[in-house]
Amino acid sequence: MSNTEQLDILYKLKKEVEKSKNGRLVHIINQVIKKVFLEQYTATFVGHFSAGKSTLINLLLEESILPSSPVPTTSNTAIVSVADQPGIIANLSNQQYTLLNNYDDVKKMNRENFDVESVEIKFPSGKFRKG
Ligand SMILES: Nc1nc2c(ncn2[C@@H]2O[C@H](COP(=O)(O)OP(=O)(O)OP(=O)(O)O)[C@@H](O)[C@H]2O)c(=O)[nH]1
Ligand SMILES: [Mg+2]
Repeated sequence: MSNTEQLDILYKLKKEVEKSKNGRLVHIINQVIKKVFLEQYTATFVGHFSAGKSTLINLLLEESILPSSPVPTTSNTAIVSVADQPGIIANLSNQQYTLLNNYDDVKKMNRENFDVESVEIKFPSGKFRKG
């Protein structure tokens, strides 16, 4: 099935689900639409704090992108994706996002009690394809 066909089905599904006022399901469908649109392949790492997720991801990417430490470190969902240009984006709860310069800004944002839904880290790679 082509991307356009998949998107067509997803938009129809979203339209139907919107009638039920199931906001959470609409949100999930929006995330899938984004993934299909951007042609992203996603691998998810979930585990207890300090289990070694960030360490493992850094090893797989052969780059030290995620901070890893014996104290709980990654407090929000971290999305690491291969892109042309490097950058850090904080996605806030109300569909807003903001560009950040470095990890200190990420930490500052967490301290200041912003409702950060996820942090997206984009990095160029010679090893992985974009997305
Ligand atoms: N001995 C040992 N230590 C490990 C291993 N993997 C990770 N660590 C250490 O465990 C600590 C926590 O690792 P992280 O990669 O930060 O763990 P995490 O799952 O990302 O933790 P959170 O972001 O807090 O959820 C770090 O000090 C790592 O160096 C491992 O295979 N063996
Ligand atoms: Mg981590």
